[in-house]
Amino acid sequence: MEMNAFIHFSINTFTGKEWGNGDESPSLFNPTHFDPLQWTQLFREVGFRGLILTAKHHDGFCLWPTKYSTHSIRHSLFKNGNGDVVGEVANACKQHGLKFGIYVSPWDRNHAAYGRRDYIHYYRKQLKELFSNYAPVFEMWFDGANGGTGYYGGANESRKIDGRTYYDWQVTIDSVRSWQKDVIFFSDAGPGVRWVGNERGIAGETNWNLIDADTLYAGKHGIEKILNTGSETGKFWVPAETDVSIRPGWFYRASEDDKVKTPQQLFDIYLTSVGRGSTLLLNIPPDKRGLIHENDIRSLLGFKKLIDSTFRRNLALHAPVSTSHWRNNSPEFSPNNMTDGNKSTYWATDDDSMNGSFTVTLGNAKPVHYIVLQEFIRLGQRVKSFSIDAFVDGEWKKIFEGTTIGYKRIASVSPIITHRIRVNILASRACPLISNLEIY
Ligand code: FUL
Repeated sequence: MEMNAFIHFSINTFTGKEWGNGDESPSLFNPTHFDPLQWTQLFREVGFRGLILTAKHHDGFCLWPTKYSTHSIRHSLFKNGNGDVVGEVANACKQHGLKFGIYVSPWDRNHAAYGRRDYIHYYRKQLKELFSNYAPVFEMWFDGANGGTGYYGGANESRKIDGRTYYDWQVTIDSVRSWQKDVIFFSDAGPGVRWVGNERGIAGETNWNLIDADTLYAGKHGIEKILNTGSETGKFWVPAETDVSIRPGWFYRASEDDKVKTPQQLFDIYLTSVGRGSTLLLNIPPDKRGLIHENDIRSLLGFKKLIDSTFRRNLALHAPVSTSHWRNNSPEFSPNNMTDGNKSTYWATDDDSMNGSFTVTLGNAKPVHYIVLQEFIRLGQRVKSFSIDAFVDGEWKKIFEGTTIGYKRIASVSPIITHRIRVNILASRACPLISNLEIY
């Protein structure tokens, strides 16, 4: 999906806090011009494929009229208590062809039973409600944060839980899967997608989709590093998702209106997330009106313009490719499959060749700035290291060195004028399969 939009919108939008305590009055939630179609139309235009909404953040306020709590939109002034933000956003997504996902915080600073067994039942009933009323849900976001203190039904105390055992995740995940079998679970530890280990928009330069469960649960120390890179020999397929906010905070705050990331900053994040084989989950928090703020719109449209102008003309499209290794010399595995504009065809070497290089010849010498490579990911992630050379002044000059490729790798090189580019696959876990090569 490459790019999804993240929406942090809740009671915090109206209090200016990042983490509500759980004792906020529901009456605070009252957007004056709530229009999720404004969001989804914009997201569609910018190129996002899905949207994930904070149906419930840590403060416990529910953006849908849940049967199981009074701490919800039903008790707000918004539409006299008859509103349903989750429902309206799910519909807006349908209307603009975006997939819809939900964030439902396990940590709940409002609920009296948080920390006890009863709360887990409450949490599961909420999930059932959400999955019954707003399906299909493509992704489910389990946030790992648990700061301890909270309102907790008036107790106002600190409650510690053991994150590994308290939530009894396997049971929850199994029931969610029984309602919707293809839902993707996000958490620090997967099992669907994993946290990338930072909130700055930077996936590892080495980024394996693979990881081991025991390294995922290794404990806090050092976990960010392994989440960031994955592991070459991991046994589970848990790709990294790169979540980052367009503003310093996750929730809207007028004081950050002048701190919205610029188009260039967003483009750099695109290169370090999508360009490193990860999915970008970009947070764009609606304001108190319930609209995406003008400054965010401007940045997003600028970002889209940068993507379009950078990747407008693929110099390698239909260009001939020669190679050192070609499986059976069969057209099915031809090097030209990499430049045919079709991601489902690919170049392959023989089973016992873990390396090989290929050279693309452009019509005439042109300035080259970006080289895009994609593995035929359905058959796994294979490439461990590669380099790129350009032919200049009668000789080959190395212009890039990289490790993993994965679903997509965008190599940004200092612009160079050349008519031939050579990619050397130096090491691979199995014979390399490359489905796409683009040059800009
Ligand atoms: C964190 C949360 O504590 C933040 O409030 C935010 O929701 C972010 C995406 O995840 O763990």
